Amino acid sequence: MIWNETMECMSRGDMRLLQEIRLKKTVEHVYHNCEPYRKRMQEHDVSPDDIRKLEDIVKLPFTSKKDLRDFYPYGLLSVPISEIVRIHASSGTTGKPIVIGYTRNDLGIWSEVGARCFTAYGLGKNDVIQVSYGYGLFTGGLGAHGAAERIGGTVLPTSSGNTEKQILLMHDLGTAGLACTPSYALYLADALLDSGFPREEFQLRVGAFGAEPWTEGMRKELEEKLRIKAYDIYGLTEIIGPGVGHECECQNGTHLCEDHFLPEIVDPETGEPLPPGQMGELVFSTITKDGMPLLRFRTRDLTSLNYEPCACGRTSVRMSRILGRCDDMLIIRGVNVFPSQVEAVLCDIPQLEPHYKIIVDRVNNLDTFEVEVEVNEKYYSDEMAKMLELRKNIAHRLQSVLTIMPEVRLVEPRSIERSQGKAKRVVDKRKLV
Ligand code: DLL
Repeated sequence: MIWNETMECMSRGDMRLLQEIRLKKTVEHVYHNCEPYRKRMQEHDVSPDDIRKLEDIVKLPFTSKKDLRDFYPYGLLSVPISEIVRIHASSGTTGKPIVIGYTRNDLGIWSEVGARCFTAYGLGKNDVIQVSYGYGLFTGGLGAHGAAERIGGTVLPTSSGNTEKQILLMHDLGTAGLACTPSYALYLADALLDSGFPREEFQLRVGAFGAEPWTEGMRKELEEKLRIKAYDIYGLTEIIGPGVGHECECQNGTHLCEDHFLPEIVDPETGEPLPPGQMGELVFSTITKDGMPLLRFRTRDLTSLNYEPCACGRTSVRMSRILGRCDDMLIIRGVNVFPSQVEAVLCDIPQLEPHYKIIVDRVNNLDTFEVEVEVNEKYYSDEMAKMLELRKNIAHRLQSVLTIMPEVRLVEPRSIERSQGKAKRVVDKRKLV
C-alpha cells in the first residue's frame, strides 16, 4: 500500500524539478531568516541567486553537529520562537544536547512521512500499533506516535521498558504493529516466548525497527522468532526524527522521502560528491521545513544510494543499510552516546583520573554498557562505603548527561593500560549477527 502515490511514485524528472523549487525556497528562507546561515553563505561567497539547479547545491557550505552545538539552543531557528510548537533533542558530542525546534507545519510533514512508512509496512486504520520507542526528548516515541495516528491506527503508547507489561498488552489488546529498536525487539521476542501465551493468540504482523544499525541476520531472527515481517525505519533528530526513510514490502533498500529531505552522498574525508551506488557519507538538506531547516547536514552515516525504480512501484531513491558511522558515536539501547560526553563527566569529578574505558556488549539481545575508571591515589581506599558512594555518584552524573545509566567499575590507580599512540577507550564487543 502507498500513502502518497503522487509523491512516492513521481517520475524522476518531476522529482528533480520539485526538489529544485523547494531547495531554492529553503535557501531563500534561511538566508533571510537565520543569521548564522546568511553569514556562512556570505563567507562562501554564495547567495540564494546562485542556487538555480540541483547541481548548484555543492556551492552551499555543509552543516554539522558542531554548528548545532555552537548555535545552541535557538541560534539556527529560521522562525521566531513563537512559531515553535515542539522541541526534541539528541546527544551532542559533549554535555550539551542538540536541540531541534518544530513548527506546526514541520510536525505535519513529520506525521506525513511517518504515515508513508507505516502504510508501506501494510498497517492501516484497523490496526493497533504499539510504540515501544522511548517517549520524551528522543524522537522515536512521539515520532512513531504521530505516524500511527495519522494513518488512523489505534496507538498504544507504551514507551520502552516494562517488558512483561508490553507483552501482556500486546497479547490482550491485539497489537498488529510493533515500533521499537531492533535490539529491544529481540529482547521482547524472547520475553514473548517465555510468557507462556501461545503465539496464535497474538495479532502481531509487522515490526518498524530502527534508531540503530541492524543486519539481515537480525531481520531473519526477528521474523522467525516473532513470526512477523520486520521493516527498517530510518531517521535522525536533526532532520526530523523517524520517517526520513522506510522499507517497503520488497525489503530491498530504504526509500527516502526525498520530496522533503534531499539526499547526497559525499566522501567523508574530502566532502566531494560521490556518484550513485558508491558508499560514502549521507548528507541531507531539508527542503520543506520552516522551523529549523538544515542545508547539507553531514549525518556521519555511511551508506549508498540507488535511483533504480523499485518493484513496489515507488520511484523514490533507496539507501542501503547503514554500514556504520564515520565518527565515534555509539548507539547503546537506541541512545546516542559520544565517548567525549563520558570523558567530560569523568574529568569533572576530582576523585578520578582521566583514564577510563567504555565497554559495550550485547547479552541476551540487550546492550550492556560499562564504564571503567581509575580512582586517584589520594582518594583510593579499601573503605567499601566510600567507594560505593563514589560509584553511585558517577553513575548518576553519567545518566543525567547520557540518559542511560552505565555500570560503573572503579579500578586502582594506574591499572588501565596506557597506550603509546591513540588511546583505545572504547571496547565494543557487540557483534551484529
Ligand atoms: O534514532 C530517530 C529514529 C527513531 C529513527 C526511531 C528510527 C526509529 P537520533 O537519536 O538523532 O534519531 O539518532 C540518529 O541513529 O544518524 C543513525 O546513525 C542511527 N539510525 C537511526 N535509524 C537507523 C536505522 C533517531 N534504521 C542516528 N538503521 C542516525 C541504522 C539508524 N541506523
